[in-house]
Amino acid sequence: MSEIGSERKLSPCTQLPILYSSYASDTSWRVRIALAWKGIEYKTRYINMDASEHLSEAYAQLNPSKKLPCFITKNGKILTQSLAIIEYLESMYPALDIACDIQPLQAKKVLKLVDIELDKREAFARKIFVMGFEALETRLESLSGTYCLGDQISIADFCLVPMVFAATKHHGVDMKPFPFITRIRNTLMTLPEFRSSHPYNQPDCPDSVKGIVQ
Ligand SMILES: N[C@@H](CCC(=O)N[C@@H](CS)C(=O)NCC(=O)O)C(=O)O
Repeated sequence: MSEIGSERKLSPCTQLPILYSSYASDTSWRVRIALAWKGIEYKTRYINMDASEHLSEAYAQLNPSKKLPCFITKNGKILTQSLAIIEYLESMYPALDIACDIQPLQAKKVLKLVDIELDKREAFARKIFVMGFEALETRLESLSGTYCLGDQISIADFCLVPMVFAATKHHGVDMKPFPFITRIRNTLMTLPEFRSSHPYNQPDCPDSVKGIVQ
């Protein structure tokens, strides 16, 4: 943990970009997909969220919001916010568009702040997902093709897959009312970039789920 951020001091151009990531972070998965999709070589530093490493002083020096992901470009620039990182990647290595962001409202930190009993927080999180998915489903009816925006992969696809994972695995959201989202998600999950970057394919994920990618 004391090594967090130390590689910023390496000489620019000789270093690979670095992604601070956790298997447990859906927003990190967005960035892993983008990196895989664009074939960008990078290093990963695994932050153990269960051990609250993201709340450490060392990590806060990189990302004062104490959230994942964080990305250090090969020139040593620190970027936080998954969509900003993806936009940066897009500007450096072009080809994308649109995004849906249900994420901030269902984040654990936000759920803890919501002044309701623990069991009702789950219902609240589900409701946030369902509201977001309802809006997205309607957009996809007219906008989608093979993927969210026609037949070309976009940022929306990078966000969609981790969002459906969080909704179903962590919050038990029923996806039956969302056939467009489900179809596109299933199609995306056949692609190697979405599979290799899956949380359960990450070295820092628990052995109990390792390799279980559906
Ligand atoms: N808008 C931010 C959200 C980042 C975020 O909420 N990350 C979560 C993991 S998916 C996190 O680090 N949570 C830690 C916490 O809330 O304490 C982004 O897209 O990067």
